[in-house]
Amino acid sequence: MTHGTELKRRPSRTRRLLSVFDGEALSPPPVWLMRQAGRYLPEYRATRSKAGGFLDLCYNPALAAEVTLQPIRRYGFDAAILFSDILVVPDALGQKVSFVEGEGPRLSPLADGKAIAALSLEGANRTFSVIAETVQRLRQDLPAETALIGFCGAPWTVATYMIGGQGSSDQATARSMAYRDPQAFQALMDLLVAASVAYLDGQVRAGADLLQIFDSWAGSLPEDEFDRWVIAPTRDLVAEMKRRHPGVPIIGFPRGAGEHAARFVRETGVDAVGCDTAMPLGQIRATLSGRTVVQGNLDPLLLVAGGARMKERVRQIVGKLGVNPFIFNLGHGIVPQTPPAHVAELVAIVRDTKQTG
Ligand code: 1CP
Repeated sequence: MTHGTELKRRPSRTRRLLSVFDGEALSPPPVWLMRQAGRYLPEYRATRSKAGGFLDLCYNPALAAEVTLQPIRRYGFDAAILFSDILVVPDALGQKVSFVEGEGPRLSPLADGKAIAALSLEGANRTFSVIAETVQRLRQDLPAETALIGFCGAPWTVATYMIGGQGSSDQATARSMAYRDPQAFQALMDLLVAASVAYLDGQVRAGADLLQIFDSWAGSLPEDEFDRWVIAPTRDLVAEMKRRHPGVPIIGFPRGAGEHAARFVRETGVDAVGCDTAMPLGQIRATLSGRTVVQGNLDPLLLVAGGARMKERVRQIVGKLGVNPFIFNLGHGIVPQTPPAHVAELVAIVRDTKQTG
C-alpha cells in the first residue's frame, strides 16, 4: 500500500485487516462489528452517563477514545471504529442536533432551499478537529495490530436526517424535497461532500488507517434517484479522498442497495462493500466477491439469539465468502439488547474457521 507522507504508520502488515486490501484472503478472516461500542456494553453506559449528553461524549476526546477502546479490550477485534456519529457533520454545519434518550436524534428540519443556504462550512473545522483529537489518542492507545477505522455518513443518508429532522422508515420528507427542488437538494449534497471530505481528511491525518461511508438509507430510492443521490455524491467524496490519500482504503456501506450493489462499487470507486443482512450469499459471491473486498453480513438479531443457529450461519458466511478478500461483520449495527457474551462467542467462532492445510 502507498502511504501518505503525513502519516507515520507502521507497515500495513502489522495490522492484519489491512492485508485484505492487498488482495489477500485471510483465514480466519479479520473481524469487527458495526456499533461495536454502544449501549449493549455496561462499561459504555457508565462512561456515557459521566459524559452528559450523547454529543458531549462525541466531543470529549478522552471519553470518546475510552468507549472506542472498550470493545477492543473485551474482544480483541481486528479493527476499532472511532466513536463519533454521522450527525456530527450537520452539527458542525450549524444545524441544531440533539439526542433524546431512548428515541434517537432530533434536528431542526431544513424546510427549503433557504434553510440549506444558511448552513456553512465556516467553523466546521473547529468541530472536526475535536474528533481528530480522539483519533490521535486512539492511535497512541490502540494495540499496534488493531486497525483504526474512521467514518462518515454518506451525503444521502445524512441529508435524510437533516431534512426529516429525525430517523424514519421511508425517508419520505427527503425524497419529496429531492423531487420538488432538486437544485436545492443538489446544493445540500455538494455541501455535504465538502464537509465529509473535511471530516474524513482530519481523521486520516490524525491516524485513521481506513474509512467507512455509512449509507444506511441507500435502499429507499428508485434507480435514477439512486444514481443521482447515492452514487454521484459518494463518487465525488471517494474521488477527493483518493486524491488526497490514495493509500487509504474506503469501505462503502450502501444498505439496501440490493441489485445496485455491484454498480455502486464500480461507479463510486470504493475499495470494499459492506453487505447488509438481506443480501443473499449467492449474489454476493457471484457479483462482488473476488472483484472487491466484501464485508458482512450476519443478522444482528442472530447475534442476539446466539447458539447453534448463529454458529452454523457464521460458518456458512465464512465458507462462501472467505475464499476471497473478506472482512467478517454484521449486516447492520449491534442492537442494544445483545448479550455481551454472545459477541465473545461470535469472535471465537469466526477465529475457529481457520483453514488448516
Ligand atoms: O444513547 C446512545 O448512547 C446513543 C446510541 C448511539 C451510538 C452508540 C448513537 C445515536 N450513535 C452511536 C455511535 C455511532 N453511530 C457510531 C460509533 C462507532 C461504532 O460503530 O461503534 C457509528 C459508526 C454511528 C453511525 C450512525 N449514526 C449511523 C450509520 C449506521 C447505522 O446504524 O445505520 C446512523 C444512521 C446514525 C444516526 C444515529 N445516531 C444515533 C442513533 C440511535 C442513530 C440512528 C437513528 C435511526 O435509527 O434513525
